[in-house]
Amino acid sequence: MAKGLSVIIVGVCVLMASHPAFPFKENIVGAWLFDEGSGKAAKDYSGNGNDGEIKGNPQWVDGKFGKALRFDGSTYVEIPFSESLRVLNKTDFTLAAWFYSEKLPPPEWIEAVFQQGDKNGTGRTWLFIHRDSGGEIQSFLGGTTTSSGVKAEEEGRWYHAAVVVKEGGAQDEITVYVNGEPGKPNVVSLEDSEGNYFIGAHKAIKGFFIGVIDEVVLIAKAMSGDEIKELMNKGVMNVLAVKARDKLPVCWAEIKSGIR
Ligand SMILES: [Ca+2]
Repeated sequence: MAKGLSVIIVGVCVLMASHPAFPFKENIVGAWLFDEGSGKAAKDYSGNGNDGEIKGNPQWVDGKFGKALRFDGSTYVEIPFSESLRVLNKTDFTLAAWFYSEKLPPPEWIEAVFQQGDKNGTGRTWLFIHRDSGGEIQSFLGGTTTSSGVKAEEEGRWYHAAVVVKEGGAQDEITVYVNGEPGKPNVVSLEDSEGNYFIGAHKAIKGFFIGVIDEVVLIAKAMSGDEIKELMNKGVMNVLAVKARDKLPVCWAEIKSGIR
């Protein structure tokens, strides 16, 4: 590699590492961006080390940003619960993801995008497409359905959804945004859970999502519509600069291999 090119790469790396900090950078809980492109691990790019294990036969495809995982009806990601992932009944939070469904209608009543296991009962399907209500994008937290008011009607079309919770003690406010626009807020009473997180399947290993999921991120803040739009349009990496810590070593490795 020419020396000049190395200098350019150094410049790009430093630029990425010094990206202006998003206000919520310090509040990031987990980020599963599926940019690895191979293997059985879904790396957590938040720096919290909550890597997921990919079950089944993942297909790595081009995503909304970088690579993404294609779920085929038997593939899902399981992320072991840890204290760093605890948000229910503790703090405001936002769970966001890009996804598109490839199969309408699927054989089951829901397509789960993000779910949490529960040792005690029900009510932990954080984000899903509800086929029994015509394909509406919904959340089922606190034992109650919260509607986005938007149906994922177009097969193979990307949708961005964000579940925003304002923790209020006994009564919590939850709103489901689709493509940055809010549905009707709902008041729920969230329960604690220490169950594992699932991407692409229901906790009972049913309700498989069939299609592509990308950019799953959990942030311990109730984001506004404008902030969600920035997140969906620019991508987690660019907005949160979450990889700054990891990016420099990667860049240095690239430079060193280039020089060699
Ligand atoms: Ca990605």
